[in-house]
Amino acid sequence: MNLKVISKATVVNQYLPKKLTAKTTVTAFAPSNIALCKYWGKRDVELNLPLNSSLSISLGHLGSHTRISHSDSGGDVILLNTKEQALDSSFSRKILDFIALFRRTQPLPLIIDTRNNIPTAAGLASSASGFAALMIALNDFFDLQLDKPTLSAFARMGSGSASRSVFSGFVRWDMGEQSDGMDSVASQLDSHWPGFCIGLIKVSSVQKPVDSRSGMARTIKTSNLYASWPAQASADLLSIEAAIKNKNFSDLGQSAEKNALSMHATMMSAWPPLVYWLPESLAVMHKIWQLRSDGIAVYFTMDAGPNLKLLFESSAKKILEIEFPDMEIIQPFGNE
Ligand code: 2P0
Repeated sequence: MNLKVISKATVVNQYLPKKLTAKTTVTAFAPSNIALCKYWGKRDVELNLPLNSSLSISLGHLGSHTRISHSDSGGDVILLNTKEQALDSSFSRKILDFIALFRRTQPLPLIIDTRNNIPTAAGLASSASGFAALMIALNDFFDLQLDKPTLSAFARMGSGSASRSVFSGFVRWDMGEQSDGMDSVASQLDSHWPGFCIGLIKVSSVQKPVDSRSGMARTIKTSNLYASWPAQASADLLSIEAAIKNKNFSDLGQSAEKNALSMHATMMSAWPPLVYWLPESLAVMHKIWQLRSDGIAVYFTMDAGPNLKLLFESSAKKILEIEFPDMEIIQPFGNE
C-alpha cells in the first residue's frame, strides 16, 4: 500500500475543466445512511481513506436536499434548514472549504441552501447526506459530468460516510489501496429487501463530547484492541454481504450487532476512554437481548453516540411498536 499523502485539491483538480461554467440553480438530494459494518479508522486523514471497507443501508427519502444558486450580494450565503449561518461557523467553513476545491480562484459567489429532513428525534448525523447532496449538486451546477464512483470519491473527501450516501439501498464502500483514493469508492449492492426495517431509538439528544473524527483518531492512537478491528470488520463485511444476498435476517442482525459492539470495544479501550453509551443505551440493549430470547428477531447497531438503531423485519413491527412506542421506523424498500 502506498501511503504518500496527496492533497484533496491535487486529486480533484485533475477532473475539472480549467474554467467552470455555471447553471443558474440546481437542486440535489442524498439519503442518510446507517452502517451495518462500520467505518472506523483512517489510513489517510486528508482524503478520508479508511482502514476497512464498510457497508450501509440508506434511509430512503430521509436525508439532505441541497440547492445551489448564484448569489447577487457579492458574497457566499450558507443556509441550513432555512436559517442563514455565519460564514465563520464550523458548518459554513466545512462547506466553503469543500466548494473551494471546485471553484478554486474563480469569483463565483453562491447560495448554498441545505435542508435536512432527517427526523429530529433520530439523533442521526447529517454530514454523510449533506456532503453527498452537495457533491451531486456541484456536479450538476458546474456541469462536471462526473460519474457515480467519482462523485462518491469526492463526497468522501467532505466526510468519509458521505461516499456511501451517493447511493441508495445497501451500499458497500471499498477501502481501496491507491494513494489518491480514487479506488476508495462506494457502490450499490444489487439487492432489494422489502419489509426491512430500521427503528430509531433516541436516548439522548445532547451533543456528543467527542465527534467521530476525533474519536477515530484517538482510538487508532491509543487502543490496543484497534489492531484486531480491520480483520474483524472485513470478516463482518463478508457475512453481512452474504446475509443480504441470501435474505438471511438473523445472520445479518448478528453480524451487524457484533460489528457495532466490536467497534465500541475499540473505543472503550482508547485513552482517555471513549464511552458513548449512557445507562439508557445499555437498558435498551438488555431489552433487545430479552426480546430475542423470547423469540423476536430484533438486533441493534450504534454509531459514535448513545442512540440505538434497531434492525428487524416488518413481521416484528407490531410487537416492537408496543415495546418501543417512541421509536421512529424507516422502511428503505417499502413494505412487503
Ligand atoms: C460509519 N461513523 O460507518 C461510522 C460508524 C461513525 C461510527 O462514518 O471524519 O462523519 O468525516 O470521515 O464519516 C462517522 O464518521 O467521519 C462514521 P469523517 P464521518 O457510519
